[in-house]
Amino acid sequence: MIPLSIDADISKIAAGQARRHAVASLVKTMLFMAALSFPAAHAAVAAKDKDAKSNVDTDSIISTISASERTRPFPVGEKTAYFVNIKDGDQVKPPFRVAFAVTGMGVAPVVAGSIPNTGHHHILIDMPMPADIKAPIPFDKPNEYAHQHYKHFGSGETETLLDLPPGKHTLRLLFADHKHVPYYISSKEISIVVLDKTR
Ligand SMILES: [Cu+2]
Repeated sequence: MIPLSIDADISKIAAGQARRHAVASLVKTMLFMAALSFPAAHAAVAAKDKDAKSNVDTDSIISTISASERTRPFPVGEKTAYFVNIKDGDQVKPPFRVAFAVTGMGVAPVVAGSIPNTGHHHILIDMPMPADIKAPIPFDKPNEYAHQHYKHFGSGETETLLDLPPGKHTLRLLFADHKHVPYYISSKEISIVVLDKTR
C-alpha cells in the first residue's frame, strides 16, 4: 500500500510538473505569437489613424515651430501653460487643431472636485486676462457674440478644434481650479490670423 501511495504521489507531482511545463510552453507560444502579430497589429492601428486623420485637415496650421521647440525640455518647477502646436504670428485655416499643456500642475476634470495642484485649461479668445483674481472665468452666453470668447476644457481636455471667423484673433491659455477660478498660470497671449476657409 505504501509504495502504491508513493507512486501515486510521484505521479501527482509528475502530472503537476507536466501541467506547469505545458502552461509555460503555452505562455511562451502566446508571447511568440504576440510578438509575431505585433507589427501587423501596429500597421493596422497606423492605417486606422491615417483614416481618422484624413477627416481633419492636418495641414491647417502654417507654423514655423521647429522640431526642437516642439520637443523642448520640461521646465522643472516652473508653473506655466503653453500652446503646443501654434505660436504667435501663425496663420491657420479653420477649423484648426490647438493642443495645449501645463507644467507644474495636473490636469483634472471639474467633476473630480477640489484636488490640490490640479485644474483645467481655458482659452481666452480676444479677451484680456480677467482682472478680478477671485472671480471664476465666465461662460459665454449662447449667441452673445459672433464667436466664443471663453472656452472651458472642464473634462480635462488638452486639445481642441477651433473654428473662428477669418481675421486676427488673440488666444491665451489660463489654467483654473474646479470652480473655474484662475490660478493665473497662463500662457503668453498670442496673435494668430485665421484665413478664409476658401483660401
Ligand atoms: Cu472652467
